[in-house]
Amino acid sequence: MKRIISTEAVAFTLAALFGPATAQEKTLTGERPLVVAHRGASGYLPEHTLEAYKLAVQMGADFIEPDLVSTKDGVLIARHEPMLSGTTDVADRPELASRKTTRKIDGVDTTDWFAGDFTLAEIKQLRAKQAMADRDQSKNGQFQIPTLQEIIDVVKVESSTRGRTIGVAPETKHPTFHAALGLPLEDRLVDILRAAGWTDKSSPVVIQSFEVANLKYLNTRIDVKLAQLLDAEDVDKDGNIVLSAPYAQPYDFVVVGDKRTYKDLLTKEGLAEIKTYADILAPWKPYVLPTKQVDQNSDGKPDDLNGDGEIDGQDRVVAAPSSVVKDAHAAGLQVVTWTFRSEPKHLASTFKGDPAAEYKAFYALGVDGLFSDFPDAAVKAR
Ligand SMILES: [Ca+2]
Ligand SMILES: [Ca+2]
Ligand SMILES: [Ca+2]
Repeated sequence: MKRIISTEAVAFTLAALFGPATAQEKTLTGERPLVVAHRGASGYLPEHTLEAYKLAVQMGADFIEPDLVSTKDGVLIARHEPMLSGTTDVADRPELASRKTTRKIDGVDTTDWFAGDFTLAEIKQLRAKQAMADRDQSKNGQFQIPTLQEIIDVVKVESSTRGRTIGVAPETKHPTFHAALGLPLEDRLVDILRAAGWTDKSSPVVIQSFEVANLKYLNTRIDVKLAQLLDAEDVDKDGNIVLSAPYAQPYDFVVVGDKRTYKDLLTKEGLAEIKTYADILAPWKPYVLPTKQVDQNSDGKPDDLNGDGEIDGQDRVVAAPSSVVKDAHAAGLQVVTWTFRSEPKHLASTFKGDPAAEYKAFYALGVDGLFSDFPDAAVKAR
């Protein structure tokens, strides 16, 4: 009984989303949307390794994404966080046990090994590991942590070998944290990009940040494209964005007492301000196309759409698209959204376990690009 009703609900939503009334919206430039390989082809290989970036390029990604943190000696390396234990074997090395420490990162006490406490030579002794427990662990311990320079060198070789331009989308991670450590990321990044000859809007570069002040500063230092990331804590049962610290505001806003949240940046005034320093709006994907729970059997509880006895993201259906893409385009901003993952547990019920259906839903809304852990799937669905 439950299942029959649920299936109808899904069919109804699919019709609403993909029916003839739903037009294919255009990207801002009218060109096809870009596929950014999130942390490399991180669905397949340990993230932020040259091997994962190369695989992404081989899979047809337009851009690869290195997240940037600094070493103690000021070298920009690719890690999703300054904390090293989640993606390297640092915790397995007894000689480094004493280097574990507690630091405050964006207001949150965090105990780990921090990249800023290690020289590049020390970082190079570490080996990468798969960050997610349910992904292939067989390549753990094999690959090094790359520097931004090494990544750019690989991208240039790949671009020339393949006869197509591959872009790099570096993200400045926790800019306020790095500045407080005396290891600010921005000028180092600008110097490396200048040396690469990448200095203007036509360069195959997009710099991203969850903070605002450092993007405004970068805008005065270099003319490459900039992307304002927008975060949130969660989505509620009805598909509304939930904001709470440390995901509610850019951390530089917190520091200076600016009360605006990420949601406030989506107002007409907020978007107009972003347009003064950035080219791209990069919201978490529920800002663009939210999902919600359903209660078709009216028992006051969310329906277990896949009947597995648990209520999670797989029991949600897509809700009405927001006006974010339209609003951003009206403000002259491109929209690049994140993160797309192929595993069934990451897919709303509406998509019936098919990642292509999710990509198509977002492409239909006119997004200018998206970040995927599985760039091959994103390219194929385009
Ligand atoms: Ca990132
Ligand atoms: Ca119910
Ligand atoms: Ca379920």
